[in-house]
Amino acid sequence: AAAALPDDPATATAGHACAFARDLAAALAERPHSISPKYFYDERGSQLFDRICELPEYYPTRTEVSILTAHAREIAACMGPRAEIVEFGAGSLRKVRLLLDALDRPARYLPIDISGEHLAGAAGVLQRDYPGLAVQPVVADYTQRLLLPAPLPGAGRRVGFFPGSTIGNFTPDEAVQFLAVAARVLRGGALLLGVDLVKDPAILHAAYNDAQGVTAEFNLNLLARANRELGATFALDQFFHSAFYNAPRQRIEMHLVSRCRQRVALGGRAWELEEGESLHTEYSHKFTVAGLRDLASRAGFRPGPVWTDAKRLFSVHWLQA
Ligand code: AVJ
Repeated sequence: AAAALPDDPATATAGHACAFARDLAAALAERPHSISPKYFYDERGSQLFDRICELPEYYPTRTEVSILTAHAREIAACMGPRAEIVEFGAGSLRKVRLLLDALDRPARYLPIDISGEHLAGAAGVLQRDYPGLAVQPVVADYTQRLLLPAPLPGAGRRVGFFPGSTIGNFTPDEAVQFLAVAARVLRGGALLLGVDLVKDPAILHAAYNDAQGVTAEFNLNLLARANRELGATFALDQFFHSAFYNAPRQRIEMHLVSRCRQRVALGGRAWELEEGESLHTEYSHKFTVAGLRDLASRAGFRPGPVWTDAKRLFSVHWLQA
């Protein structure tokens, strides 16, 4: 992999707005309509996601944190001394602290995120708390490219950290593709991967249809964001949040469904939506432990230890690159 410097945050953000305009127009031009969930995460979307993580129905975050807490020493032993952590999609940077606190003299931390502002703030706070650690945020879209700086002299293993089951956003093909690229840039090191497990659909349904409606607001924020940033004219009250478990495909699907036949203006064009027509916004795939290990093997990893909670809701995988 070639060396790369972090992108200029302002440029990256502006470039991202263009990509959003392009991808949303493309989504409205095709049927069924579908757009990447990465566009959920503007500042408002990141805040709403943080609230989702605190919801009583949304078990993944607290379960993963409990697994990382319970097995931090074992995980740290796998990582070894002077490890360098590369986090994909770094959000609030809370989970990595559980690793950093258990690690033997971690050398460097490279959080990669598309939201430059969010990342800079969170990285600053982390740097203050870990003065001996080199914190080097990378503003980039890790689904598009994975260029990492050269390892520091004297650094130990390079370990990717991809928590939260964000891997579930990819289609199975995309997941293998992403993992193959990750295996290449992490060669000689490993990937620590958080993966949500297949379970009773009632538990899954509740997690994506919370009583307070925060997930609905998170989903609808994609349209609100299009209105704010792109001057689109989505009538937010004319769409509803729909999330359901597709059992044969082992995934939650999220959609925004049009309540009526309506027109939306975007990018100098009018787009028609039929009553009941949907914009697909997210997949959240669920895995079996064996299924995930098989997927990782196909991408060039050697699956190692797996840690889960007592109810087997969630799993954390050590995958050798
Ligand atoms: C951050 C992608 C793992 O799929 O559970 C939460 C996002 N969507 N509620 C997930 C999400 C609706 C979350 N990931």
